[in-house]
Amino acid sequence: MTSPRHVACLSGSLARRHEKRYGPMMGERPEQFDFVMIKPSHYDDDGYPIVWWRTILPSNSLAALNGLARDAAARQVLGPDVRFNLVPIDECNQHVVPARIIRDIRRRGSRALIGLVGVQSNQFHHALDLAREFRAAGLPVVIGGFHVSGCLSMLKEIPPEIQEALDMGCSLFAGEAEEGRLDSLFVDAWEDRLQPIYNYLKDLPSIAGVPYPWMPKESLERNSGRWSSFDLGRGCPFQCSFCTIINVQGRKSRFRTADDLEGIVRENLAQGIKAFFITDDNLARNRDWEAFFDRLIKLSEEEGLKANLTIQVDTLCHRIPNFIDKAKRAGVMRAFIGLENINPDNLLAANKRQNKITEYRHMIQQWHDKGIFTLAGYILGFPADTKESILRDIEIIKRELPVDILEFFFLTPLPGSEDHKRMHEAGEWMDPDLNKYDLHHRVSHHATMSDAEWEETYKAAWAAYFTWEHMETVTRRHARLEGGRPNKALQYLNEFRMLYENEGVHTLEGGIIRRKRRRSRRPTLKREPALLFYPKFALETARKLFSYWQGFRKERAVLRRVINDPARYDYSDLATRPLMDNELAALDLFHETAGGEEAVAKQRRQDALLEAVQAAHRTAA
Ligand code: B12
Ligand code: SF4
Repeated sequence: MTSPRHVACLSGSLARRHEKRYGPMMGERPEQFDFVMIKPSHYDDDGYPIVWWRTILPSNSLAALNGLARDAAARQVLGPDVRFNLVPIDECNQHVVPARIIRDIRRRGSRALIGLVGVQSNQFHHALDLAREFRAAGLPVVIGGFHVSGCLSMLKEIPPEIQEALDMGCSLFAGEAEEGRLDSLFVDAWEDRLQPIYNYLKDLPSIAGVPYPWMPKESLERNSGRWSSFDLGRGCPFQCSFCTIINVQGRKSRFRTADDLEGIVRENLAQGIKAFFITDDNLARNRDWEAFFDRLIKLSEEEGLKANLTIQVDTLCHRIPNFIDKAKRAGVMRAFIGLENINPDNLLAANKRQNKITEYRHMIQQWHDKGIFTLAGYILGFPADTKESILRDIEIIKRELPVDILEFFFLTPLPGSEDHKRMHEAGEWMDPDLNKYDLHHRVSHHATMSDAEWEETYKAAWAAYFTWEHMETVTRRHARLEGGRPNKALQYLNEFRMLYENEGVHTLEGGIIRRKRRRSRRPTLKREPALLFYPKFALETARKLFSYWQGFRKERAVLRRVINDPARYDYSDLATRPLMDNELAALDLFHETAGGEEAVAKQRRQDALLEAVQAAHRTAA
């Protein structure tokens, strides 16, 4: 697909250490087009962009755009004499200093396009701050991603921050860039006739057989697990009211093909990358999941090409015959599950009708018994929630569900969601600082909890789940399994705990060793004097390192205790015990939760109906 003669994909910034690679190209061809793709981070509470020495997960939005740009470059969409330089930068693992990028572009004499990629609502203000500097230097800037797409899809008028981008002379890209749309954008940029808005929201492209997400190894090495990522499908048939995805990527699902998947895996394995995050919001609703798993099984069993996969699924995935079995054989090691809540009344309020709490236990036990780690998202702040009910529910989950990690989120009216649209139209208060829309900050009021109480509850939830006692229990649940990986279970739990406690950011935004640049502070805050900033930062880093050291020591001690326990394989508890006939009657999950009794009654009615139909069939036969 890629012709190395016409495309150079430079991971990393245009900073000094890349100059060597840039230099010779200048001499070769006078016509150069730099496409600098920046996936921006956002500001922490102190006003510094969240940047790490190593991230934990890669950015798939960046990989998706880079894959498309690589293909456009190989097809020479700007003519045979134009050489492309592709520069994908994930700000989460690299400082972005516009002045340096501008200087490099000028020195090289290239024509350039700055793409701000996959910009989420929480990243929009920071993206504007970056764009301002590029625009002041006269460089064209295009902003794409969920904030632009979500707002243009759901709101009747252009919100002020998006208007600000337009006023600054930035172009906006709403919708997806496949099917030649990026080519057209390149041509417009090259010919200096960029439009203010490119809106493809009503025309969702097919993604079968199109260029797939791809990142060079040097970029992937900046995330700690050297993971790569890709999506196999877009769109979701469900209608959760807090979701933005259905309003941007649509409710009709679109899929890549098994051949695409094989291409992605082979190309990455060839560059030594074996771990993949499949970013589909719900792989279980991907019509072709079986063809994908079969292809991966074939590659693994016939050619020894083994992939290590992380996927996202819904709570009914175990109902699909063979789904979990084949997931295991295909190489799935971790599954993110959209559990969201264990109170049926809350799920109903969010229109999450597909989540049945009567299925949760059965589903998680099946993943667990295969040794696959489960990470479940749990949303705090539904209308029926109180501090007491949330803390009670967390204890029920700890006792009755063998889930490994619970990740907590504030219920957030994300721009692009039905919730946001409704609140916006009703004039309800939502925090005007988009930087906080990271699900780790409260940005609206709760129906019954005060602001302070809701915030306290969020902190208390993390503390209640990630106790050493519970982390040891989860580790024991894995240690009892033949071939179980208790070390990994404890490592993941402890990492989540330590990131939450030390870094002040959501764990999904976490990384290894925080970096800060004094001059990159949010322009609305005063720049700190060097004499204050550096000692403070050094002290903060030392404090964190000490806390990590303590955490790792404790982790080793707990692991040793669990592994050396002579009764290791006899361990059992309520969460891991096989399903029993009296389960619906016995568990607090069904009786203490809001709406739980009704869910059980409904399940019983359905079981009775099924039994009656089966009995009738038997009699007729
Ligand atoms: C994978 C993923 C992650 C991964 C990786 C990040 C990433 N963006 O790749 C991780 C786990 C790290 C993550 C974390 C978070 N995420 Co996230 N994530 C996703 C997910 C599931 C897939 C992203 C993806 O790859 N999509 C597929 C690509 C192809 O689509 P795309 O990004 O829209 O890009 C296309 C177009 O938009 C366009 N485009 C985009 N940018 C540009 C730029 C230019 C110049 C052009 C021409 C075109 C263009 O072209 C692309 C190709 O067609 C999305 C949901 C979704 N279905 O997209 C949520 C989503 C993007 N995440 C979201 C959120 C809120 C977060 C977190 C804040 C949550 C949290 N507290 O952890 C953090 C923030 C961390 C961070 N630094 O980004 C929200 C954003 C909503 C919003 N209004 O802002 C989403 C939409 C999910 C949701 N809950 O609604 N996330
Ligand atoms: S299941 Fe997930 S992707 Fe689908 S509508 Fe609900 S939140 Fe959105």
